Formats: sequence, structure tokens, C-alpha cells
Amino acid sequence: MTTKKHGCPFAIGTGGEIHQQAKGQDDTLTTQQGAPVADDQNSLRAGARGPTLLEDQVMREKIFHFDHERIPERVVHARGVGAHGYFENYECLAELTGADLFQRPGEQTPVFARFSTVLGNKGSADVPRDVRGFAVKFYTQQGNWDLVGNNIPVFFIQDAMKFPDLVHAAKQEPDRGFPQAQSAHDNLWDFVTLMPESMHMMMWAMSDRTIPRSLRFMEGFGVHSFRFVNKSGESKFVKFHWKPKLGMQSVVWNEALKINGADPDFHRRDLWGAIQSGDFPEWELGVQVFDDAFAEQFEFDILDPTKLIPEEQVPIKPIGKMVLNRTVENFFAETEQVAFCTQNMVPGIDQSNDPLLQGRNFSYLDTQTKRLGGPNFTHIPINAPKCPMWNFQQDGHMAMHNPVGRANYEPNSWGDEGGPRENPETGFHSYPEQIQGEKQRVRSETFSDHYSQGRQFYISQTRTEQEHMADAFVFELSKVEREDIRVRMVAHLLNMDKDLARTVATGLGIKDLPPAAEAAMPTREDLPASDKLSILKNGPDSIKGRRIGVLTTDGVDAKLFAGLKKAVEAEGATLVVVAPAIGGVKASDGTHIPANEKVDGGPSVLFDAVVLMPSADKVKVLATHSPARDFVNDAFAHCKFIGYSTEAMPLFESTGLEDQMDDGCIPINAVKDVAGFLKKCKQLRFWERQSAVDKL
Ligand code: HDE
Repeated sequence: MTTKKHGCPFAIGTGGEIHQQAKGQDDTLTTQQGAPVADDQNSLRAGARGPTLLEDQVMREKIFHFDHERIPERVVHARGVGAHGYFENYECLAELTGADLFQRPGEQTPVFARFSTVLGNKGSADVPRDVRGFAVKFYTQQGNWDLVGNNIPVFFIQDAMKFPDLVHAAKQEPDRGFPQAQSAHDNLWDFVTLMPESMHMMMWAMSDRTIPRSLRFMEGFGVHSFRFVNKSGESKFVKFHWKPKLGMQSVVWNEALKINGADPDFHRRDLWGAIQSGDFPEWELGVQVFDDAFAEQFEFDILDPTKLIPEEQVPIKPIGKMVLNRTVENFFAETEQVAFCTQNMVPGIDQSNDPLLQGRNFSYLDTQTKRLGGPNFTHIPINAPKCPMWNFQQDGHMAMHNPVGRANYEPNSWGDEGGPRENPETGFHSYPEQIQGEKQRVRSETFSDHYSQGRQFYISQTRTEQEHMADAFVFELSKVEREDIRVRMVAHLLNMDKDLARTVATGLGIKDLPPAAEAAMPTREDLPASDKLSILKNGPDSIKGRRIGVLTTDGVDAKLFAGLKKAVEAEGATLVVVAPAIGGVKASDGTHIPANEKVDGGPSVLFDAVVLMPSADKVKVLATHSPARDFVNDAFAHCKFIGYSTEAMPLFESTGLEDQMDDGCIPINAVKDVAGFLKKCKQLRFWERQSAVDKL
């Protein structure tokens, strides 16, 4: 008899260590009650062709449990992917904050990060045009701190009161249940054009920030102003920033549309692959620290979440790094059940009066109780703190941490047996900010500039990025059926940039420009461009972590191929072999090169740059194959660098592109040519081609 090795059927995904419950000597399948099961194929019947009996406890339990497998998906941010890792603190920040995790240089704190899209349901694709969630749970020695941010530093609305309206307008329309994971529809644009406070965010939403190439290549932001409080009770404001080690990168819109078809799991597969191959994603955590005096003189209200503070005005101080080095063991137990709450704070970090943040502090706890079924969701391993936890809370659904002993209240006179006590020394103190005012429903006047930073964002972009923004507005608004909504958006754009407004109006076929939207405050023209707001001005100048797809065939020059592979890997990138058959190809010297993808399963949209390296003989067949022609056409249209051997020319000719070949198409006919190709690839895209492509 063979002994089968397999995971314990009772293993609980813990977000860390697997706790295995006792199992028997053998591998006998049991019910949840531990009773051995004799037959897992057939339900209990009265006769071979008779009815199934209600007494079949084995089948009933199995189906009952299956029926209850789903929990409500998140109302927003339903589609996400998570990973474990650590945060490593750079230096002692005692002067700024008493937060335990920032005291000792080099100390590591375990973290769990979850990235998400906002609008799509759980089964939607990874690369719609959408904001990305960037939520990190720090398991500190003084409790869990959740930094629940996004990949965009501002938000659509200023007051939590409008969040349900925003989300209702953005998600599927209620009568028809579509569109899925799309902002390109009437309700969203109707709402935002009636809410001028959303205009700055809409400029970001229409930029390349909302179509990241990889979760590893995007920034993260805490958005709100928070507080750091030191041990002496002194406080400064702080804004949190995550900067990706591999630099920022986005895809182009036409590419995103195709990626969602070719690989709806593009981002989660990328994160999984990077971690599994030991190429651990890394971000630096930085803070913008400022005091009341700065807040007073800053152009906007630091409590307004539709505004950012340019890095040029308050530089970012790097304070540590996050490394994600472990994929989850059970998606449901960890990624699905992780419960982030903005009110999970630790001593030394505190809230601000940002009205959006204040509303979030209510919403997240409420949401987790609904999703996870009761107040004991903190007992689920992924949510439990990794430091001691002791209080008198008890009972409730699914209680796992059950206190023992007689004292379950405080004060009590049970001495040593009396349980935990409050600790004014180490305990959490809210910053004793002076607050005064009339109780009223009102929006502060300091929140009423809706356009100035939208303009600043736009002028901070490169020409290429500005063109992408104009195209995005035109695309999205072209899906809006009501003309008045389209026109209303152009009226808002006129308050931010007239050229942009004109370009969008032309793209939409609006003949007469509307008057500019009425503005509560005039747009400030004096805010200078901030280079840090652009993706392209902050490129990585490296292809580390990127994927280069080589389209090849039998008979490929073995030496050239080997040289290419070696050079690509030396840059920290991956060479993905795309071939006519998944069985791979036979190189010129007879060696076998395994394929990673068949041509139609590995379109060029999945790669950052491509190489066309067929043999002279087989290229003729390739040139008749439409997925191979799409491979070239798309790579060219998406401004990718294309390396090619002379043998690939018939493929270029079959696409009609041979006359348009430019400096982004680089001949590779000898191993020595590879270095030049890879050097160019470090720019990531050949944007000079964009205007030519637009005319095609
Ligand atoms: Fe959220 N948000 N949000 N949000 N949010 C949720 O909580 C909410 C806001 C963000 O990976 C929900 O667990 C309100 C800003 C992320 O699990 C819910 C308001 C920012 C995630 C909720 C906001 C975020 C959420 C849904 C306005 C960036 C995913 C499921 C007052 C700074 C976390 C859940 C994860 C999730 C409420 C605005 C980021 C409904 C009421 C601003 C990254 O509680």
C-alpha cells in the first residue's frame, strides 16, 4: 500500500502558520464531526434507482457546507489580491511618533497587503480603468495598524455622506446590472459632473494612473492627513506615500482592453509570479510631515481629501520599506477574509478631522461585521494581532478566544486573577486637539476650490500623458448616451485647461463649446507644474521585473536566442517564449527550446517589449497566421520596442508596417546587437511613435 502525502484536510489558512488539527494515523476522509466516511461517491438511496434518503448525514453535511461557502463580497474593492511580507523600519522616529514600529532601525514588522480594483465585482478583470486599492495591515507589537489607501492621492468626494451616492453611480446601473467594472457610463458621469469637487480626481482617473501595468509598478497613498504623536504628546500632521522600487509604469488603453480578454488575472498572476520566483515586490514608505503653521499657510485645506500637497512643497521623508515575500496559502482565508479598518490605529498615530476619514472610521467596522458575520472577525487568524491581546470582550458568533476564570468585568477585586487593566503609560491617547464650533451640517468654505489642482495635475504631465488623458475623456464620454452630460463635462474641463476641453469637445463631435461651468472659486493659474505627478517623468530607466516576449519558430538561430535570453535575464527581466505550438521549438543546432505560450495565448499585450526571431523557413507560415500578425501590429501600436532578426521581415510585411518601421524597431542579427535593444527598452515605450500610430 502506498502512503499518500497531502495537506491535512483540517488545515486552517491562517495568514501565517498553518495550524494542523489532530488527524488520524491514516488518510481516512471524515465528516466535520470526525466520523469516517465509507463512500464519498454515492448518496444513500432506497434501492439502486430509488429516492435519496433524508437521513444521509454524510451527503447532507457536505452539501450544507458547500451551500454556505460564499460570504458577501466587498461592496467596493471586491476584486483583490493579497500577499504577506514585512515592513522594515529605517531609523528611530521617536521625535515624531511614539508608534512602536518606528522606534528601532532595521526592525521588521509583519504585514499583509491587499491590492484591489474599486468598481468591479469579485470575478471581474484586473485591468479596467479604475482606481486601485492599496491596503496594508501592519501587525505591530502594539496592535494592528491598517493603512487603507489607494494608488491615487486624492478622492472623488469631500464628505462621507456622499460615498453611497458615488458608489451607486459608479457601479452597475441598478435596473440593468451593467456595465461591469466600468466608469464609462451615464450614471457615473452624471454624478461627477454634478459634483464639481470630484473634478481633480477625475483628472487622475482619466490619466494612466488608473491602468497600471503591474501592482508592483504603482504608487500608494494614505490620502488623508493623519497625525503622528510623540511620547511627549506633541503632534504633527503626516501624509503617507508608497513608492515602488521598480518605478511606475502603466499600459495604454487599447492594450488594457485586450489584456482583460487575454488574461483577466493579469495583475494577480504578475504578483504571484514575482513572489514565487523570489523577485519580491518592494515599496518604500515615505511621509510628508508638516505642522499647523504649514497647514495654515497652504493654499488648500489639509483636511480636504480632494487635495494633495505637492512633494516640491513638502518633500517626502523615506522611513522604511515593505517587501512582499510570501503568497497566501488559502485565498479565502487570507485575501477574502482580511478585514481592514481605518480605525485600527496604534499609539503614536492618530486621526485627523478629514470628514471623509471620519466617515470611513464608522464604515469599515460596520462592513466587516456584515461580511464576516459577527463581532469576532478579529479572531480569524489573518485579522488577529500578533501581539498579546487581552480584554473582557466575550461571546458572540464563532467566538474562538474564550476567556477563562471568573472575572469578566472591570473594576474587580479578584487581584491577580482579575484580568487586564488599562495602562495610561503605554495605552492609546488621542491627540487632545482643541475643537470648538456649532453643531451644523455645513461644508467648510476652505473646501470650495474644485479646479486649481486639476489644472496643476494636467500641466504636470508630459505631452504623451496629456494625449492619453484627452483620449480617455473622449472614450469614456463617448459611452455616455446623454449629450447634456457630455457637454457638462466639457464645461468643467474649461475651468482646468482650455486646450484639453477643446480637444475633448472635438473628439466628442461637440460643435459649440459650452460656457465654462460655474465655479465656487476661480481656478488658480499660479500653481506650478509638479514633476512628481507624472509617471513618465519618473521612469525607472530599467527593465527589471519586466517581461519580454520573443516570438520564435523551429530553426531559430540557437546562438542568437541563447544570447538574448542571457542578456534579458542579466537585466532582471524575464524572457517569455511564444511559439506556434506549446511543445516548443527546435533551434538551429537541434536543441529544444520550451515554449511558455502558444501564439494566440501569448499576445504581445502581455509583454513590455517584444522580439521577433523566427527562422527564414517558418516565418512564411507565421506571416499567414492572424494572431502572429496581431502580435506585431499591437506591439507597434502600443509603442513597444520591437527587436527583430532579418528573418522576421516577411512578418512585418504581412502587417503592412514595413514602411513605418522606426527607431523603436531594432535589428538583432548578432548577439552583440542585443545590448543596444535592451538599452532602448529601458525607456519602456517608444512614445515618439505615438503620433504616427494615431494617424494610422
Ligand atoms: Fe473605502 N471602503 N471607503 N476608501 N476602501 C471599503 O470596506 C468607504 C475610501 C479603500 O482590500 C469597504 O472592507 C467609505 C478612500 C480600500 O479589503 C467599505 C468611504 C480610500 C478598500 C469602504 C471610503 C478607500 C476599501 C468595502 C468614504 C483611499 C479595500 C469593503 C467615506 C484612501 C480594502 C471593506 C481591502 C474598502 C468604505 C473612501 C480605500 C464599504 C464610507 C478615500 C483600499 O467599508
